[in-house]
Amino acid sequence: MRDYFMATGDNPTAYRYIDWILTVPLMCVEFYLLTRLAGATKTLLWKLIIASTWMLVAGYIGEAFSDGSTSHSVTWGVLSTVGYLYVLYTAWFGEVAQLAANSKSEVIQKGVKALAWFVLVGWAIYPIGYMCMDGGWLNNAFGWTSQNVDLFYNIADAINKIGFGLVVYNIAVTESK
Ligand SMILES: *C/C=C(C)/C=C/C=C(C)/C=C/C1=C(C)CCCC1(C)C
Repeated sequence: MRDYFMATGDNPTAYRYIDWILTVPLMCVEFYLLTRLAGATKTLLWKLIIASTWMLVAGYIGEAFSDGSTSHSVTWGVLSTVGYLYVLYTAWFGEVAQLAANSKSEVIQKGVKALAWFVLVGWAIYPIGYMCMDGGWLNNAFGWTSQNVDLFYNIADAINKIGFGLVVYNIAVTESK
């Protein structure tokens, strides 16, 4: 992504989404694995994977095929947000939250709650970046140019990937003891 940006000056949108299409479903796998002992099903796993993939495919269409219009940006941004809200709901109130609450392990309960916070706060940084593209709301309202798209995405990736990893690592170490 860095080399692409250095060579072209453009946002490395395709590489960004190739990264996400691998790593975001893997984060959904974490939710499944952590709640599996408490009874999580493969159906739950697939619902999370499909919702997050939907979120990313819609976001990619919004960015890669943008004509610079606000209507294109908003339409695909809203469609993407539907997938995001599904994952968010599942982590906070839906199956994942319920299974974690029923888990006998306090570490799992706290850990899944911490991951749910990442989905609520950390993941919400991405739409801010998205809205900086040409035609996006923040671009229109505050003149935040499309250069800021990658600024927000990079900050969000650092927070979410490192944060998620540390929470899961901590759960694994504590449970092993
Ligand atoms: C490691 C990468 C992660 C956790 C990426 C997460 C990406 C999102 C939560 C993206 C969400 C978007 C919306 C909710 C609407 C606008 C389009 C997206 C794809 C930026």
